[in-house]
Amino acid sequence: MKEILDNIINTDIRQIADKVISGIQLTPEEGLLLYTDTDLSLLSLLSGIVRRRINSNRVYYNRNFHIEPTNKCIYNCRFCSYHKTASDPGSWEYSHEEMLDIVKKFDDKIVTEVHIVGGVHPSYDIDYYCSLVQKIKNHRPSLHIKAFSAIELDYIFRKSKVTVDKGLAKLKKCGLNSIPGGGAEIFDEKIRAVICPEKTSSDEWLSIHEKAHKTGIPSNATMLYGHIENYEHRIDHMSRLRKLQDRTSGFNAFIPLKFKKENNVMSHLGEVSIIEDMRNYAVARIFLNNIPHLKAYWPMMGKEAAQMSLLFGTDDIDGTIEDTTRIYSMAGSGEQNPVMTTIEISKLITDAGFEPVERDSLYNKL
Ligand code: V47
Ligand code: SF4
Repeated sequence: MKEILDNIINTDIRQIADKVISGIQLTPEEGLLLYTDTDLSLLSLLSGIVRRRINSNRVYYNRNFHIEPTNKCIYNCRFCSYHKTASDPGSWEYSHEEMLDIVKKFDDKIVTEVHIVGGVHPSYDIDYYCSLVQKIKNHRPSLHIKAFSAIELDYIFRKSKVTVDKGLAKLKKCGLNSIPGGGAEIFDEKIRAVICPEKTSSDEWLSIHEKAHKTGIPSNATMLYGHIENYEHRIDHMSRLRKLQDRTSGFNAFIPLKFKKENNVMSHLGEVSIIEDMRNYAVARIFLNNIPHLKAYWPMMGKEAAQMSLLFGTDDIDGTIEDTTRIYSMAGSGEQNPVMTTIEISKLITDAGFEPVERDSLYNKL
């Protein structure tokens, strides 16, 4: 290792590499240098060191499916290819019974988690969501319910005139187990004002997750990258998450989401390269070293890019999915009908030189 360090000509980068090897957290300025001045092979090496320290050689996956209750949404995020107005023929809105039927389809299958996320429907409130969660729990008590982004939660709490603390406690009592990472986008207020001006603010997103952690509800965090943001914005985003995680330790996984360009008004921006994706994963693994898991969400990335990302710090490739999500196929992902068997997932992981580990939603080995 010393030889490798000695061969780094740029002294700033050599110091950064030294800190990473010694397990010292980087400053935002150093994080930025990882993006701008560090070559990809060194990023792969350093992110591998961090991933091994936290997760050894393990790559996690689970058996999960999604429910997307509705794509009707009061907001109009400019990058979103999924939302529709209520009158649009492409819009949908499932009843509780229809969503329960989706759960029942998996009655004779091993699945451990349902991920529920959708648009912000104007008439949904906390009772609507609580009753949905209760019905699913009554039907299959062992199923972990990871549901509702902070954006949906913010709206239903305000609509139902309950505080965030009370609302979260109520949902937990009804059976909510954890919160997915959606809606974080990019925390920088100026970027947010352009790409999703109507949406819940960054401070509110962070506050809902902090309160959830304090209520005993763990969560994930995402970052939408590859649009009009720059590297400073990405480092700022991860810094805000890192600070919150230092206070609560409630985040399980960080999930970078690459902007996909089809069918939205930001299409003209195009998409960043796979090199940029790998750089971003590696920097995330190195800089955001207090969130234990880094997820390569394969329905968005594609299977091959997700596999490649294992060499850039990721340790989780989400799950079997069972062809139950449309968010990314509508945005132009190559995975139009996302489903992978556990055999396929294990092969993908072992072929990259790692150990596949089936997990539950809290990363316990099954
Ligand atoms: O917040 C929407 C993103 C998110 C596009 O917690 C887009 O395990 C790229 O949060 N290009 C929702 N991204 C999905 C989400 C998620 C996904 C996987 C796992 C988990 C988890 C959470 O999807 C939104 C937004 O950032 N998104 N449109 C698009 N065109
Ligand atoms: Fe609505 Fe979510 Fe799409 Fe924004 S990203 S328009 S909140 S469905």
